[in-house]
Amino acid sequence: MDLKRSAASAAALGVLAGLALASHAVKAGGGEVGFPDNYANDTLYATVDRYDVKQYRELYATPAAVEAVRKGQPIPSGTVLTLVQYRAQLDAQGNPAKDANGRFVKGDLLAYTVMEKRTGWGTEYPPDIRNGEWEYQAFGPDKKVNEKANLTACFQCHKPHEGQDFVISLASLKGTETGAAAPKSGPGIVSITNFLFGPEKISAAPGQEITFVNTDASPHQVTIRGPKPQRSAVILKGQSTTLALSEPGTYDYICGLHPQMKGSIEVK
Ligand code: HEC
Ligand SMILES: [Cu+2]
Repeated sequence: MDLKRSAASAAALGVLAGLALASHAVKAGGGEVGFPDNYANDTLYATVDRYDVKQYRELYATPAAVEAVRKGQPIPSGTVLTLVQYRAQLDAQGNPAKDANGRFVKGDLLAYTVMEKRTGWGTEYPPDIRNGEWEYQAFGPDKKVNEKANLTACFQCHKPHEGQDFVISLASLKGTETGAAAPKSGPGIVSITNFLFGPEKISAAPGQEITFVNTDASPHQVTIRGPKPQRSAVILKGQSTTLALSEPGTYDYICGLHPQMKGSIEVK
């Protein structure tokens, strides 16, 4: 594989093309990340139904990464995470069809997105972009690099998850996703189901804890807008997050991953 060489010659070309580009046009480049030919032999650690884009996704990790995080160790150098995107099969109404377990049914293969971590990677990125030692790359269904992919967007969207080494699905990788036990309704509880907050409007006393429980296979998140914004962690299936608002008022919120999901909290 001569990815290294092509990256090097691309860099040389960049220099020849002139220094005009150089100073602040730091472009994210995934040239180091090759197609993970063996991904199907890695650990399938999660599947995700994405209602918003009508996709069924499979998430694979190299076994050493799974072993490390399950022991509470950091994600090791050499880790490759592969997210395979499939079109969800649709029913007659154009909605995703469901299997016996209520999960999406795999349709056509659409794309692969890959993140790879290696010691020493990432140093060329400015701090507002850098995702530790991770690099990102996108591949088409033909396993070739998708030249049109906006790799900077990968860094930007994963950046807020710095606290979990930029891996949004870390809880699934760790196997700490519970999938059960969580309360589904009651005072101060908002259930997230089928990409909806329920109840959509809730009231709470000042300082009262409000619990959001995700029952969807897709991750969600709670972002309160307005003068005092707050962002919860991303919650996966079976996980919950709590927040409390001390000042009376009406607070509108959305899901940071799916901004069409809306709800509001009245504190009185
Ligand atoms: C709009 C935000 C967003 C962008 C842009 C984005 N991702 Fe992600 N990524 C997510 C979310 C959310 C997940 C969790 C799984 C899911 O919902 O599919 C995820 C999961 C992943 C995973 C599985 C490991 C993990 O972090 O959970 C990989 C690999 C990945 N993304 C690669 C990429 C690559 C490569 C790009 C750029 C081509 C990219 N992502 C761009 C939001 C984003
Ligand atoms: Cu959401």
